[in-house]
Amino acid sequence: MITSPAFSGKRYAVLGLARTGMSAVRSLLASGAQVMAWDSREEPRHTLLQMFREGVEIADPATADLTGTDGVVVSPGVPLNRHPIAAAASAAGVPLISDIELFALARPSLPPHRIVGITGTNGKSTTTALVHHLLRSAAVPVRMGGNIGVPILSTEPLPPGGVYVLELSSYQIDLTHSLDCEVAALLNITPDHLDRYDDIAAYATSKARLFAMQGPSHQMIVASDDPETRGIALAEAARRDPGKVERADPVAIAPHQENWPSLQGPHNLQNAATAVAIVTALGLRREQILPALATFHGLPHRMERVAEAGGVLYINDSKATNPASTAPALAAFPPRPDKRIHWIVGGLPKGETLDECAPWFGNVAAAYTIGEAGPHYSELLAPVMPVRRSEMLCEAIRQAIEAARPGDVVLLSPACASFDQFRDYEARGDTFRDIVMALTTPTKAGAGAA
Ligand code: UMA
Ligand code: ADP
Repeated sequence: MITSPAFSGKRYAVLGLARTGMSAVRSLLASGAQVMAWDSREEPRHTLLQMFREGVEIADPATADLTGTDGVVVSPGVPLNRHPIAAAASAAGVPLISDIELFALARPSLPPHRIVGITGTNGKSTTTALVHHLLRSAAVPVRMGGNIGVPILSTEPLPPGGVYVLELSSYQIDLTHSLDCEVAALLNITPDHLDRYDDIAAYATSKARLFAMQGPSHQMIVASDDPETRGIALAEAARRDPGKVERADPVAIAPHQENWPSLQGPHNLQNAATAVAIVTALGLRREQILPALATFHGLPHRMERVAEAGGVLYINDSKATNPASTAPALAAFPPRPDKRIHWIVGGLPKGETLDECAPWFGNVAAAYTIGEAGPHYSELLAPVMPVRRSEMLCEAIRQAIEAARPGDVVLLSPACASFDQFRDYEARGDTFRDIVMALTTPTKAGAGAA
């Protein structure tokens, strides 16, 4: 766990007690701070009290007296645009901060280290895990954390010369004020999270803050050329030292991509080029980088092959939570008479259309719509492909198995958030994997009867 004398004798409130909040409470208490903590659910409040009998007060910072509080650590999942904490903290003159900001405040007491920050709409986790892998392969002490699922305060501090690789969502960046990354990368910006931001411009402004926090001599890596990314890169180039805004170069590494089994597809070329630029900025040499790209293992829920049964391939791409991230999944299986995609799509929609996916509709044999977006997506897709209104994931898988022929692919790539039917994208992907395994693995009784 990362602790710091910077928190000693201070007073913090922590709102949200899942991964982020629990790690913040632990670190703050171990550092000698006083903590007020709250979650709208009773269970985590109860767990917290059982874990720490002393030093924690259970109270809701949105209604409690915040006088003398040094900061409210808000979990990224708390919707700041709707939650009363924003007004309450502002009235009391108390800053809203993230666990990442606590980490930034703890930096002076950590052994000398560097930080890599990675953001963008899609590809963050893959790029973060890849940078971690490349640095580890070169024997650099490294930790990864942040939106990838590991709160950075829960990791052990690195020895001198280490690198912390942080995946940062816009929610985390919104609550971070003093993180000066030695290297920070922007992958791409496409519409997402528009329930939390007024429009794509506001979402892009949130991402831009990660780069605005960097000093002028620190490095920014830019991976794509969408209008929002381009605008941020131009503004940053204008205030930085020469050469400190650099474009990732996919062309230079593309001839080697066939050797990287877990980094196939144009989107992964973008992720790989970004990771290569990041570790090059940190001092790795080409001969350290290229062999390690080949030994990278992909992450679960991202184009994950969960089974092959009866000649049909089952792919879990549950992490594709917006249309721009589903597009490369549909593109990954070009149309051939012997290979067709049975596409399970839907959930909590991020917008009205599936426009980003449209160029690859021809690769789809049939769509199986699920969740809240199901009825609308069914109408949208019916003119261009056969559609089943499956509603539930289980039913979609059953229907897809029934229809699939040898050589086909059953693909869960929902283009939507999961929260209408699942706890999160991981629970959705795990459910897909479990159901596929149950329906495609012959039982002993079944095998005997056959
Ligand atoms: N809560 C309240 N009041 C509210 C809302 C929520 O008390 O009004 C409580 C909930 O009851 C719950 C807690 O707050 O106990 C939830 O907090 P959280 O959703 O932030 O959960 P964490 O486990 O801390 O996960 C967060 C990130 N979650 C979100 O951004 C939604 C995780 O990213 C991240 O991995 C983790 O911190 C560690 O940094 C997940 C995610 O979906 C993977 N991220 C989005 C994405 O990738 O698209 C941004
Ligand atoms: P994030 O952490 O930003 O959500 P992931 O690396 O977890 O990104 O990938 C999420 C989904 O987005 C995957 O389903 C993958 O197919 C798709 N994806 C990955 N990298 C990119 C990229 N650079 N551009 C567009 N889509 C991508």
